[in-house]
Amino acid sequence: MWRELLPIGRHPASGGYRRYAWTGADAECRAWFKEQAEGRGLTYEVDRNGNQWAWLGDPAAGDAVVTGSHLDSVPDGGAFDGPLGVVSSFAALDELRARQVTFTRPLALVNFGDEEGARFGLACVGSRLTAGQLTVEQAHRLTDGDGVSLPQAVAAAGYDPDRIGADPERLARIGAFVELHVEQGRALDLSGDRVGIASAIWPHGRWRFDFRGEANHAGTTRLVDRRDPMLSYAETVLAARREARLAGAVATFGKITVEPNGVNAIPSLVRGWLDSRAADQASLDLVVNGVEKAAREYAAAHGVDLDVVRESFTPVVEFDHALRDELSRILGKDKEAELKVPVLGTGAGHDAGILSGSIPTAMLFVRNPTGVSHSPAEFAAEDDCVAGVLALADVLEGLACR
Ligand code: HGY
Ligand code: MN
Ligand code: MN
Repeated sequence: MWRELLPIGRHPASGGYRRYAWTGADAECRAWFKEQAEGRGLTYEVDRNGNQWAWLGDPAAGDAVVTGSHLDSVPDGGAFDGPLGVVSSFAALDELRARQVTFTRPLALVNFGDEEGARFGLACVGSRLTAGQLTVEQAHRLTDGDGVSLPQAVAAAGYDPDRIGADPERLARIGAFVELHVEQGRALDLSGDRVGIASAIWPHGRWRFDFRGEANHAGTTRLVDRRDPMLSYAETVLAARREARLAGAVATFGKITVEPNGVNAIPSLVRGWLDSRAADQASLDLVVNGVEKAAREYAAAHGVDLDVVRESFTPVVEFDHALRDELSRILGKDKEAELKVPVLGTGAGHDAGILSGSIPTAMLFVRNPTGVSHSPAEFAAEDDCVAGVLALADVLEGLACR
């Protein structure tokens, strides 16, 4: 399975993945999922929001156990963020069949669409729509960098954009969702464990900063006459770093567009996106308010106009305690107390976090020796991936089998 997925959407120069929602690479990933589902005799379906499902047992029976993740990527992402969870789901099912278990609950494997939000700017669109955390009207207003709207992109990919919307009937059939994911930090590497269980996700969001100045000639415009938005943007980047450090949080300007984007022109517009995350809401507010205040001062000093728009926000997620403890019990049952599976928090967002508002969710993390993620350098060793599959199989067996 891993070998089949590896070439899809891989950029030859960077070696990173560009699997953006509703593009050709995404379609190839989806075709792969469908083939895996049908090859195993599972009931395949695409829900109204384009998420793919593969069912073992009767979906209508209710109280299903669901596992899966996503197949899309950030720009030049790694191979593991998302796909490891989807591949592990199929591999765990194969393992359970080899164990000849008897299922007492329906089982479904899922590929959630557009988790990374690389194309339309909002993460977890598939799960947010399903959970009713993104309205149809909001979804219709999303556009990509080329001005293509989300409904247009959905239609171009051959799906019906008029079907998108909340899907409470589907969620009502699910008793538990478990997402396996590559760890995006080094906690497991430092503790010497292959697999961990998630405790919580930091609150996080994305804010767009539009600095508008005046385009002019880079050679003939005196410094004192300039209204250069790049200066206020640059100072704001430094402020973000400072505010995050003071609050024990993180803040990143990782995406920027410049108009007119000419070497010899003072920009008229610099648009930068702030991604900020913190352990608690108060710290996150402190960072974002501090960055915005500083940005307004810098903008005023340079005669630049500033608009700040919050494009997305996900509050703190505490994964379901009962399910988390159940995972700890299942995975730790043959272990001494000091060898129990570690429980760790994360600053990364996940579909499991979105769904946690509607159904009990849990996550498993697989060791990542460098902690690098959202980069082609992202890695997990094969032994650790196999340990992840076996842990997921144990969890599914514990939850859904006799
Ligand atoms: O950005 C995130 O945390 C997630 O990987 N979408
Ligand atoms: Mn990611
Ligand atoms: Mn992910």
